[in-house]
Amino acid sequence: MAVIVKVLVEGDGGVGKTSLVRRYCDGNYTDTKMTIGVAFDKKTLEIDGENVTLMIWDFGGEERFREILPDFCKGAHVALLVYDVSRIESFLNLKEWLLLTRNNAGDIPVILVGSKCDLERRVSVEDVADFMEKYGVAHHVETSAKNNVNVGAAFELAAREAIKKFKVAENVVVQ
Ligand code: G3D
Ligand code: MG
Repeated sequence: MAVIVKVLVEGDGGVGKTSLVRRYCDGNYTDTKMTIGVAFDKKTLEIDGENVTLMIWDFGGEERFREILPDFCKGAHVALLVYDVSRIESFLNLKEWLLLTRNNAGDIPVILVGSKCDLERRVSVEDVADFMEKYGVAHHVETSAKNNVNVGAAFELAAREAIKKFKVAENVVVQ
């Protein structure tokens, strides 16, 4: 049976969402252009002997794309909320991305992703811990698309959390 997981990749423009998805899906780190609206990709991985297809929706972070995003949240099973560890503003704005997710996709698992961990961290780990406690976010992963750190791990964690939640909740295959 096919297991299909819809994954949202959200966060401000420039935090490295598209680079993360490209690194994961193609294995490359190349020049990215600003994402216009939403980009889509998919990748199949094996989890506990089962093939799982991730349908990955990479959101354009610019303010002017915001009004189309609620529709794209519908039916999602898990969200990666991405901030840039070197840019505090991108971390502060995660509240809005979380709200967008909760309002339109419901209480799906959320993974916090601190991207560009090859750069100097300016967002304090205490602030990240506070955010997670306040908003009930259970997971935080630091990644670098540039140096290929934890990229696969972040998506695999997302897949596992989605499968755990939706299989347990509904006793059915995620699709
Ligand atoms: P977005 O999709 O969230 O808007 P992009 O972000 O993936 O388009 O990346 C925005 C910029 O961040 C790009 O640089 C990209 O090269 C850089 N970037 C992405 N991931 C990493 C990373 O892991 N480490 C570092 N150091 N930089 C990263 P430009 O210069 O093209 O704007
Ligand atoms: Mg992008």
